[in-house]
Amino acid sequence: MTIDTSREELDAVVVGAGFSGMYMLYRLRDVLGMSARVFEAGDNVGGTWYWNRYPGARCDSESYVYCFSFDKDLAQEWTWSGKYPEQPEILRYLNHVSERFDLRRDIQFETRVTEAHYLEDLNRWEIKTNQGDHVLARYFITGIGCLSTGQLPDINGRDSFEGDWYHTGSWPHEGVDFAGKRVGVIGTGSSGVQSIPVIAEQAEHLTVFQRTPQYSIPARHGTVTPEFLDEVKGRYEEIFEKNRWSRAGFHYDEIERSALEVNDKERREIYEAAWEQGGFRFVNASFSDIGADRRANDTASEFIRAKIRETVHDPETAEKLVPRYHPFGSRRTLIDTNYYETYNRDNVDLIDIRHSPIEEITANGVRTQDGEYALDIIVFATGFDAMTGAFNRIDIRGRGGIALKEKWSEGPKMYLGLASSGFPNMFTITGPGSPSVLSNMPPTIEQHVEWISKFLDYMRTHDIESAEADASAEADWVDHVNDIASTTMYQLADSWYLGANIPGKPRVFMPYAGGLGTYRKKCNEVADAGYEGFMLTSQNPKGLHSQEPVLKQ
Ligand code: NA7
Repeated sequence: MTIDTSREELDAVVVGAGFSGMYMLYRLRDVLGMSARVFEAGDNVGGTWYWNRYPGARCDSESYVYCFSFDKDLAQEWTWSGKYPEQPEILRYLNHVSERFDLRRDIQFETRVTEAHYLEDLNRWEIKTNQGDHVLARYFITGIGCLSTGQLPDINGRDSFEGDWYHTGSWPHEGVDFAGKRVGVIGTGSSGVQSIPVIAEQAEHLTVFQRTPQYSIPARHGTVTPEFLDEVKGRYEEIFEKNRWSRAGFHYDEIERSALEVNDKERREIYEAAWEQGGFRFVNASFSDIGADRRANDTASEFIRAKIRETVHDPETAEKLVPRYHPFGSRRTLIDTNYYETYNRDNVDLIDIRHSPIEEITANGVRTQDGEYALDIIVFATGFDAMTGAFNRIDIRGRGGIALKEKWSEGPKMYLGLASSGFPNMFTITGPGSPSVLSNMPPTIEQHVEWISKFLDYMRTHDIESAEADASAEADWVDHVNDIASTTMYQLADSWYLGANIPGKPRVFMPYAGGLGTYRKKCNEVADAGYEGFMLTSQNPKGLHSQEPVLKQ
């Protein structure tokens, strides 16, 4: 075997310097002692939190659980200021992490990976970038995020607009000055619901274009007290361990109570108290069958509808905001601060584009069936090509030159959301088929990174040169992911979980809805069984299974 020496050789190439890529680099380099480089398109670390700088951008997980747990000192020394971490604070945290572990020296910024081809004869990945890099790596690992490829709708006349326009997922670093401007926001998902109240306070006039009314729960955002943080820091071991085995990646005490076992008055009181707690606690503090039983779910949906009617003064606007096309929780639950209240402002209008669709974007603004709205700025809060979009931007080719995009033409096919058959020694962090977007990301990412690291160590100590997901294990996992999804509310709505927001995208439920704890258990069982479901090829078959892995999980 000869290797072209003009190409640099590394043990591993990682794509993306968000939570995933940063932690993967730390494990590869500082724990496994491998040579590794991260390629990152942005000019700094942060991933999602580097790009999504729109006004009001904030995480929906509470700050004390939205962080790494792998290093005790890191957890103890960092102090959050907000109940929910805001985008600038998360970015500061990730910058702190990169400095603390000296990560930047192995991250190459402003560099996009364009190609990753598996070279069968060498058993290496050949990686090329838009900066002319040409690297051979034993392992190719993606940390490219689930919501990192923005979707800009193909609306007639989009390029003719003479004002400024922005997508929430690619916001200018210098910010946008809305003062004195007529602003239009298209989209009312998480990004729209977070940015609309803030933009409304700054702009002269705001027009919101809504296609699907949504359920949104008040965050009850605020600061965190030093007492709360001290208490949490004193119990971090226990809190993190519970998070790791929880369904959602954070642990709230669950109340085992059906919405159908109480009378109307009691139910209303319980919902009111849970509404006051806000955020995802609304679900945990109310009833355990909202996500599982349609009749129970109807009571929650109806409670939120009543809240919208109560909050929004103009009855016509309130009715436009009331969700009626899908049950609560069948799409990503939205969490807001003053969202519905914003429609009581004199400078805000809501346009229902479900019944009067946008016909075109003109030089002056947006024209719907009913009329033209003059605008200086358009904000596209129109979401992402979720879960698979970021993979499709890279020309990834496996055994026999097959393109990943082609293999996934009818929907993503992965074993455990971690590997895809035909693509040896490629691993994906929060890939399709893993809990990812249905969970609090940091503990989910840590599970993936630690599992992959342990596998790489196992391969090294057992002289295994190549690990590839077995096609039948992969097919079984894809079926399992679909079976679980079919028992949930998620099937009852068009959503980006199903690819329904991208014209022509196959309708397949992509994340694993069984919960992080169950998923972790399954991944551990696979590892304990000698990486069941993977085909392991050794240069030294006699060495197989002869040594214990040196890493402990
Ligand atoms: P989402 O949740 O996908 O929301 C996108 C919004 O944009 C949603 O209201 C869409 O309406 C609307 N949209 C998308 N395309 C169009 C077109 N062509 N015309 C009009 N309106 C459109 O993205 P977000 O960025 O808000 O949130 C993504 C995730 O980031 C979020 O769930 C968190 O996990 C973080 P629709 O509802 O499809 O009718």
